[in-house]
Amino acid sequence: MLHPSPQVAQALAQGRPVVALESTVITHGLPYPQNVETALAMEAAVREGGAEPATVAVLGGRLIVGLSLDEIEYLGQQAGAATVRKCSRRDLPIAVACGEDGATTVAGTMVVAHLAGIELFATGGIGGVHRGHPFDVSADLRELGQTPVTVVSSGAKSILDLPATREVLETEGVAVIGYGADELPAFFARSCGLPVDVRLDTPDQVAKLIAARRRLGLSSGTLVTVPAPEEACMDPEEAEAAAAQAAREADEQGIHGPASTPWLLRRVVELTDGRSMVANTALLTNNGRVAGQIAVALVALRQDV
Ligand code: PSU
Ligand code: MN
Repeated sequence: MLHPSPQVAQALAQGRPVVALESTVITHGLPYPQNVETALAMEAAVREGGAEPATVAVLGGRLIVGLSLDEIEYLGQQAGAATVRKCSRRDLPIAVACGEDGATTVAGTMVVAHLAGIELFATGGIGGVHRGHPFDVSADLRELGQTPVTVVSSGAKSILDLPATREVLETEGVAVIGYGADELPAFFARSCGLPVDVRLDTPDQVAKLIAARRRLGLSSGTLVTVPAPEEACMDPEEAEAAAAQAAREADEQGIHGPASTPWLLRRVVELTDGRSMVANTALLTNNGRVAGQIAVALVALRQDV
């Protein structure tokens, strides 16, 4: 069922650092061809950080861990076509049993990464609690509470209810790290005014926290939040205005459930004339690099003990 690419299989067998990457951002998060360019830039950034990238997806019912260039191009071309199932935890057995193509969300990628023995995962933003819909809580949050994978992201987009998202992460027992930051980043904006649980400034410090979680026998994951690079950030007020308008319009049009996040992401790109996409691309590659560096530090730590 699990199909690691030869490069990923070899890296794992040799105990080298590997970083998982998601594919919903390719099919449901960004338009073609920017989605393919960004996915490849992210893989390059992980390599720059010193680790092997493993982009995860379901192709014809097979769980692929480490997509090839052709496979990334294929998925990229399906953006917006509704031919690829958005696969959270719930959807994985459906896509596998029915031989479908599926793009993995943060939750779906965590499940597959853990199965494959990969501890680090880089993405842009995690799902959360939807504004005005306190029962639409992304399965990403519960996955972080139950699967021991470290997710490196720039927090959650302000299309979500960030204080509620923060509360659910606490309930789920997820340590939220600010990487070089005291406050939770809000994706395009470098902060949203909410505190993180701990600020850590180096890959080695993060690796030590992951190791401590492991020694405690906790099955939860860890969330490392990295502010977007300063030069790529959006004006926080513009980002907030676009998020608020998109959330309002989604309600008016009755968009809900799994369709909600992809719809909101697309609408925010339109409302900001593509400026949100520039920020998105920059933070995705930056997070790939940081995750690669943490994966390297984690391997080094294991060799020390
Ligand atoms: N946030 C983003 N970009 C994304 C997503 C979230 O800024 O592409 C995607 C991720 O794959 C995430 C998913 O796991 O949306 C969350 O969807 P939902 O809210 O339906 O759980
Ligand atoms: Mn949802």
